[in-house]
Amino acid sequence: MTQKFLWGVATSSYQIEGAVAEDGRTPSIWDTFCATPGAVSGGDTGAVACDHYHRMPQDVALMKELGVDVYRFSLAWPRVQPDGKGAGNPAGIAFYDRLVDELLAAGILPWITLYHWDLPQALEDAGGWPARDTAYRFADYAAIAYDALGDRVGQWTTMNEPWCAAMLGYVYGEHAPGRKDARAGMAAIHHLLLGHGLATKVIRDKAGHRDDLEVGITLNLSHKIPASDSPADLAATRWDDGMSNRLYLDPLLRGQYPADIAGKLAELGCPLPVLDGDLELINQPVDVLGVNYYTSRVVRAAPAGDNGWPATTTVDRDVERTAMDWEVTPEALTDLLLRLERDYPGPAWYITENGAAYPDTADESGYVDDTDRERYLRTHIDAALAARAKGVNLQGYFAWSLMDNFEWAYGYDRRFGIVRVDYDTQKRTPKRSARYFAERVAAEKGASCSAS
Ligand code: GBH
Repeated sequence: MTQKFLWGVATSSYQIEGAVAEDGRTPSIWDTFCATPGAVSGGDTGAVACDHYHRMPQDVALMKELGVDVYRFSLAWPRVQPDGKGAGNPAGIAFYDRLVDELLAAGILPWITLYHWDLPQALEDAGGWPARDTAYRFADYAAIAYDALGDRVGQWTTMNEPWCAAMLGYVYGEHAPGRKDARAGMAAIHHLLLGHGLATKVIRDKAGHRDDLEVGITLNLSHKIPASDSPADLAATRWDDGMSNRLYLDPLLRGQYPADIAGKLAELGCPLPVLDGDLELINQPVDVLGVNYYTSRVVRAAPAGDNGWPATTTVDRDVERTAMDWEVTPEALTDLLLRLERDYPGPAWYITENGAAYPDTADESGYVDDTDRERYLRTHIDAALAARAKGVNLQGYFAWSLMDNFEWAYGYDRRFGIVRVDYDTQKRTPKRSARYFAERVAAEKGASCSAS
């Protein structure tokens, strides 16, 4: 029997939509952060972005041309439920209604992510993710979203990359809301996971017994490789893997935080604020565990900093790097997936993001001959399918991203799209990598049909 495998493209609301003050949308933490001098490269903002809010039908038509099965996008919480509390906003929800209908009419499955980092500013003002109440607010928002779209949408992801939301947003201050407070950051991790559990329960309760329901979460996971087998490097790698991967995977899939990491965080004065019953909620069964994969890391021990936190350094490898300066390491994706299936068997795994920024140059027509991105996609798809051939229950792959978009703290300086966006004219032009992806998807689908 050939198992189902879905091919898709992914985006997120703040990165593409624009229209930040239309139809009742209120500011998110990213609108505020972008207005902070020095926070985002070039002073860029998501105010217009790809103007997807006004160009959605054309963007769905583009996806149809690519021949993808599924489109992963996120809802802007401040559009659906302005201020993060109270009733849903019909005018904002209407946009996603139209999007879902447009996708279904094009034969493309809608895959919704509820939270891809655009928290309503009003909720940040009330404490943000470090405040426990935000997890309950998130569950209410999930209920509104499911009530509005659940009749047509069966694929629901609660959170995108809680590591980024908590660490980049509250510990390092590189993303919205730009706070630098480790204690707040550790609380944010727990409350993001709690929000996932509460929302999952809400969605399952509302869905009843529908057999097309797939609920899950997406994590950014990175394969960690020790620089040597010295005890110090092994311990440093274990810490890095613990803070990046196990701190999320263990509570979600095993119902407990990793003891080494939770113990150390408590010792550092930054405990995970766990109350009775929280881990049962976080450990709701998940159908899908989404993996966003970009790179891997060789880890070496470093002397602990003044604050007592374990420290590590990266050993550079002699490999190609993307425009983000991330090392290109497709083989580590195979290793990561094999490790996930071995250590955390159960969920269907999906690559919910994979892709690369390169210094694209467009010709006069807007076409980009991105052989580098084509190679990145080819080698990573090969690596993912290699893991699948070795028994990993991998059920899909999404390219990041459908089109160039607002790359967070890098603004429009970094391009991840397989479709070029000219930000002066908003013209979309498929790059060489988009043609490659479309051909690969068609070929893989043809192969699996004839085999079944
Ligand atoms: C994703 O996050 C986001 O979901 C998406 O919105 C975004 O546009 C996309 O990636 C591209 O950035 O220091 O060399 O080890 C990705 C998050 C990727 C976080 C890689 C940390 C480590 C790089 N991350 N990363 S390295």
